[in-house]
Amino acid sequence: MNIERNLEIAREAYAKIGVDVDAAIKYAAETPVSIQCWQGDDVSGFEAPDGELTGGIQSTGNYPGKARNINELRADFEFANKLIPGKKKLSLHAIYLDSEKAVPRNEISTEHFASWVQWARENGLGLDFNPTFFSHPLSADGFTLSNDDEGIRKFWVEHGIKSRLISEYFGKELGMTSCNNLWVPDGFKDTPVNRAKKRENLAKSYEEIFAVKTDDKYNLDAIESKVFGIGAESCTIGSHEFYMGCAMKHGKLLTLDTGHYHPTEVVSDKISGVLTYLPGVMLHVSRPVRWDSDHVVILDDELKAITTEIRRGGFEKRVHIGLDFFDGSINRIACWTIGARNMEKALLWAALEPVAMLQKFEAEGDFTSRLAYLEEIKTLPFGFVWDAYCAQHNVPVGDAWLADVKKYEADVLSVR
Ligand code: RNT
Ligand code: ZN
Repeated sequence: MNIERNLEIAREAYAKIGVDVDAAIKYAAETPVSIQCWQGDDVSGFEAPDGELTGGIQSTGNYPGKARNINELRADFEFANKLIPGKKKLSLHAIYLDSEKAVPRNEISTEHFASWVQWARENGLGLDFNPTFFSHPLSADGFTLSNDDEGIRKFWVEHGIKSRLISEYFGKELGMTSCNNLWVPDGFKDTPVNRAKKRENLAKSYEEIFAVKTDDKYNLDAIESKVFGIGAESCTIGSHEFYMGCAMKHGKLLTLDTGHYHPTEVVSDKISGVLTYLPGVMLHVSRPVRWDSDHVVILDDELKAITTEIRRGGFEKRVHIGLDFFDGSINRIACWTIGARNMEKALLWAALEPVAMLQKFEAEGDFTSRLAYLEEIKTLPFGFVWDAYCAQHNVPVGDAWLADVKKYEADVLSVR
């Protein structure tokens, strides 16, 4: 394959609609994408030898070779990292701490993540953080920050505060703002008769958590709503409406997870709505199949709608892109690679759109031309630009990454 010749063909084709292909590659390469550590081990973490998922979050599949400890997870991620172009962060959950002895969740601190910072630095990665409000005896009754029991509620408030300090530490150490994403599974399996009480508890907890000040330069808190979860089918305390108000009140980022809305709602449409009033959003890019199934992200229309929306609105500085999927039924390193490469493709796709031209058509009421060009650009040689992006950033071009993953599976994963 002649990458240079193909790139030249693409340059010519895109130049006709006023698009600079090289600038597009730069745009994709410089936009940070935060990759979820939890794809590597089905959200198990290292707190207990056999971390178990509880509370509205499910991973399915039993593909061999999942990372069993911190070294394996790091090695696997380092491998995937070499197959994905662009600027990357790793998103860590509290249960991925590095500690010889058990640490209660309300006592986690920066020291338990120092080795991650060191590792991130060595690998040229930024870091994000997430407190873990699930997989714990004190979340077993379905309520954490909204619990009626003061002791339990306080325990989780302390965990929330600690997580913000760890995130701030990441930002300071790495010189790149860290996003701290708070998601709680709290909800009722069956129809409750007092929703308000739990929402008051949750609101109170956020007052207490956010009362501790962190520096926005280093830590940005994000809060994530959900429509329902397994075991919380009838009422989710942290609903969209709850978090919209909460984010507004506290000036926080709202996390839009693409799997957390009713199936006909789309996150691409929510971005500009939310950003009218909020400082920013965090994205949890996932792929819901009929429900919040967290399938590996594919390059579908909604993914492109999300990235084009960011660019059309000029929201690059206010939208923090994070991935959130976990599939244990296929090679997990391939999941990271396929999902993150698709995110990169979608960024590149957005950067190759003739936004100014399309927006001019719309402003002039020429909806005919708007539709005509939106369709014409679909058959331009996008793949040639994608190949060039990969080649220029020293990651495998086309399907070449798969052979690498298969080899790693044979050499490393299959002997675990
Ligand atoms: C769960 C939320 C949450 C988690 C991660 C592991 O429904 O999407 O973001 O997936 O915290
Ligand atoms: Zn999420």
